[in-house]
Amino acid sequence: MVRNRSEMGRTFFFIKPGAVKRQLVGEVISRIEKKGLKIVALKMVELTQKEAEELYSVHKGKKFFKELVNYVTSGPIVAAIVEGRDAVNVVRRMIGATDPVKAQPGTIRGDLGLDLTDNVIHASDSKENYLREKKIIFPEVGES
Ligand code: 3AN
Repeated sequence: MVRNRSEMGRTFFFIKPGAVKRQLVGEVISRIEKKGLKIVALKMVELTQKEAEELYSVHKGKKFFKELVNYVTSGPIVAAIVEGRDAVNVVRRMIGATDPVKAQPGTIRGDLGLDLTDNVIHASDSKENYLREKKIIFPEVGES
């Protein structure tokens, strides 16, 4: 039961090309749905170089930036917006630490990944980044 409407929130995530190739789309989305988050928007797309650079703009200048952009444009991704109580924090906790080697078992990266670049999933880490990131893939979805 939702007691307080103001606790509701939305977040953005995408399943990375490696996980799409490994046919983990159903597994990842199933975990997020089973947690109780509702899918508001869902699409499979191939990111352009420009979109990828925009998504990861905070990492511009870092030595792994080029590899990251090349990787994330190497095949289709599956992107979604989901809604539920404290969605940003809930999904971040579900995906686990950035490096799958360090991610706790039980988390998506902890259970399904091993590589640092090919780490299964990206999810927004703040409301501000949610709004910035979702606009790149879902410009048609309103802000809420
Ligand atoms: P998260 O995806 O957990 O928010 P960020 O935002 O620090 O982590 O990193 C974005 C992406 O950049 C990661 N998902 C990972 O693929 C890649 N990345 C982060 N740190 C490194 C690193 N030291 N070497 C290579 N790739 C990295």
